[in-house]
Amino acid sequence: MLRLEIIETDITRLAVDAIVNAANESLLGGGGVDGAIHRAAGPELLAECRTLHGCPTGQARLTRGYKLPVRYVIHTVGPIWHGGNQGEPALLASCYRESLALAEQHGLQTIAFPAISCGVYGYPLDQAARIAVDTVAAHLQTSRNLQKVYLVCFGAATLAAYRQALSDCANLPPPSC
Ligand code: AR6
Repeated sequence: MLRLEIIETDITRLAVDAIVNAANESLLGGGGVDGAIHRAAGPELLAECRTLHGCPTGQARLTRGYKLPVRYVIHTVGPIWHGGNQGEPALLASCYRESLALAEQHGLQTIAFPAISCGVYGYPLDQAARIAVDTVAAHLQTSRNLQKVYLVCFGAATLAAYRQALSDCANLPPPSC
């Protein structure tokens, strides 16, 4: 079974154990997927986020899902792209790893990620897609709980970048991806 799946959809419609939010360090909402998640979850999500007092770039925090069809939202803060020499790749990989670690701690079986940092934060799509696919695939090699990790694309360009990254990654030995 392919435990890593690339799909094109609105992440707020997915009924999984947790969706990941591409947030900012305040955790108090914003545009893009962050705005969509807060709109769909309702004001209780913002109220819980206020109790967290922010989150540094590269880390992740967990809240309940409220009106979303998920148990949890995992909020992570991707790096802003400054050209690639300011630790962006390590920080982006850390977002995926920290989110997956929270999922494991809570015994989750299904999780969906948006393309963290690929919107307002300006991370080049092909490089971000490779980091997303490689980091998730590496995690799945040792994970026993997680049955499915969705990498959610919003638009044709993102989908193409992820498909390319997955086909490159398919060279790794199973069951990595
Ligand atoms: N479902 C799935 N993916 C989506 C959705 C959706 N409903 N909406 C947008 N995307 P962005 P970032 C995609 O800008 O670059 C916010 O203001 C989008 O097409 O949401 O990490 C935060 O508060 C893109 O591929 O996040 C931060 O301030 C991807 O999600 C800042 O933006 C990420 O785009 C974070 O910027």
